[in-house]
Amino acid sequence: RNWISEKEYQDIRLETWEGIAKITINRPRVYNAFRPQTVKELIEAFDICRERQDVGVVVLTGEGDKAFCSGGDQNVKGHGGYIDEDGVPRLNVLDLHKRIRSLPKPVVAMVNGYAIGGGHVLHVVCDLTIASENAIFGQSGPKVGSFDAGFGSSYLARHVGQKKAREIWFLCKQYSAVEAEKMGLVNKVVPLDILEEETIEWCKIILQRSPMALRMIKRGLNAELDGQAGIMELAGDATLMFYLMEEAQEGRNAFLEKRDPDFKKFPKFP
Ligand code: 2NE
Repeated sequence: RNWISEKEYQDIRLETWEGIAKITINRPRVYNAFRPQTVKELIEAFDICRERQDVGVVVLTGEGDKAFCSGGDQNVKGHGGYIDEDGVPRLNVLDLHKRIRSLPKPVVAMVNGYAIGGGHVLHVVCDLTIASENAIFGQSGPKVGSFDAGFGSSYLARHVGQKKAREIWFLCKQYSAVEAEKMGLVNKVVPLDILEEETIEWCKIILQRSPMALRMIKRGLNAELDGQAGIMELAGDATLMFYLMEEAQEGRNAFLEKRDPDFKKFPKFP
């Protein structure tokens, strides 16, 4: 597969191939832990994927065969957050969660090893998860002085139920890919050597589906948990669809032509 590199980054790779964008966290020495710079680059890459008309689905993964992502880089954790190159403490990974959730295209986590702590939350936030047999899942916050009470807990509970979510967070145990699949945390488990092939197969099927239908389904599934912000995004897409209709165009045309709009010709569906 000839992935095309879209941009040079310090901590990640952004590549595309036939409608699929692949974003790889590229810090294998620290098991793909993220620092503020990593997250800044990930946010930019997701924004590029949002704008690109030729991208229909995004894959998020980690470099190597050891880790998908091991969460926040403990080497740069200071007072008030993860310290960036200017000495400012940040928790900008929460902005990344919002980006993944808002992206009007499916995002597939391709989990190739440890998905731990904030790295686990990243796969939880993605729409689908395909994991290799060696993948290991778990939260570690209460063990290392952190927690994610946002999507990392509430959305996790939607996947696995409240009791299991509390177990995952309270005990900080690690779970095999098969255990994660049984919990409903993972869509499919495959051997590592065919992980990308399997993920691409899923992406190819997604690319055959209606992009607008996928977009609306993602919005609807999100809205249930996201409250007013989720309804706003669903409503925004309803407006987008309305703008595509002759009925909306009649209103605009009438205004520009300085005449009364004629909406009578449009159907009133039961
Ligand atoms: C991932 C895990 C379980 C792997 O264990 P093991 O024994 O297989 O590997 P090892 O030796 O621990 O790790 C390999 C190398 O990667 C570094 C290690 O320090 C080690 O480097 P060297 O000592 O060989 O130089 N490494 C691994 N994870 C790292 C990290 N997160 N930051 C910096 N370096 C890391 C094991 O490594 C592990 O438990 N890692 C820590 C997981 C963790 O606690 N992450 C932070 C959770 S908090 C969080 O992510 C967070 C949040 O809760 C809320 C908001 C935002 C972030």
